[in-house]
Amino acid sequence: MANTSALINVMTAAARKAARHLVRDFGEVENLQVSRKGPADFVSTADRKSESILHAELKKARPGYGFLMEEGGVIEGSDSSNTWIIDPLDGTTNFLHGIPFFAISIALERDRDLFAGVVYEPITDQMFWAEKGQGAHLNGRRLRVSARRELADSLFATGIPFKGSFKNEHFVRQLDAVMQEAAGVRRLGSASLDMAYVAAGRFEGYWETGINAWDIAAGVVLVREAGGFVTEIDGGRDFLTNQNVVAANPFMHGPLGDLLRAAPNAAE
Ligand code: LIP
Repeated sequence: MANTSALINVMTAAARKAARHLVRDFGEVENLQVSRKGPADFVSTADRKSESILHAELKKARPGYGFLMEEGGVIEGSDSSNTWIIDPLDGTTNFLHGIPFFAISIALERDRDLFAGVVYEPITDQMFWAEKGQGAHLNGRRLRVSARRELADSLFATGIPFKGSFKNEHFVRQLDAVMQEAAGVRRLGSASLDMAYVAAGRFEGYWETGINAWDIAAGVVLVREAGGFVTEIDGGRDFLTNQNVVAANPFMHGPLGDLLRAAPNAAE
C-alpha cells in the first residue's frame, strides 16, 4: 500500500465509516422498491446520515476547517484556508433504484486550490485517493490516465440531462458529435466515479454540464494527479463555479473539447 499521509488517512477513515451505513441502507432499498410510497424518503435519510457522519468525523479530525456539503450547504470554519467539499451519496438516483453504482466523495480545498480527494465506491470496496504531488491511487495501486490517442479508440462518459435540467437540446447535439467519432459513450450516473474512472484509465474522458462542485471536486484531484487535464468546456478553469467540466487524458482533452465546443447551441 502506498504510504498515505495523515490527511488521506483521515479522509478515507471517514468515508469508510459513512459507507458502512450506506451499504446497510442500500440493502433495505431493494425491499422498498415494491412499497407503494417507494424508497425516496428512506434514501434522503440515508444521504443525510452519511453526510452527518462525514461532518462529525472530519470536524473531529480537523476542527477549524470549513465545509461545503450537498445537503448541509456552507459551514464556515475558523481556518479560512481549508474547506471540505463533500457529496455524501453521489449517484443518488442509482441508489434509489437499487443500482449498485454510487460513491462517497470528499475533497479538500486548500488556499483555493483542490489539494486532496477521496472517492469511495463501497459496494466493490474501491478506494480512490489523490493528494497534490503524491499521485493518484486505487486500493494501493498507482493510477495513470489511459494512453489512447485516437477518438475512434476512446470511450467517454457523460451525464444525460433529465426532467428539470437545462440546455437539453445543446447536450443532444454535443452527444451526437461525440457519438460520430468515439468508440462509445457511457452514462453511469455518478460524476465522482466517472472522474475516478478517467484517472484509472477506464475512460479516456468525461464531460458534463449542470454539475455541482461536490460531484467533481475530488475527481479533479484524481484526474490531475493521474496525468490528465481538467477544464471547463470552453477551456476555462472555473469549473466548480460554472458547473461544467471536461476531464480527459492529455491526448483526448483537446479533441473531446473541440467536438463539444463545435456542437451548435440550440439558441444559435
Ligand atoms: C449526480 C451526478 C451525476 C449527474 C446527476 C447528479 P448526485 O449527483 O453524480 O453525474 O448526472 O444529475 O447530479 O445528485 O447523485 O449527488
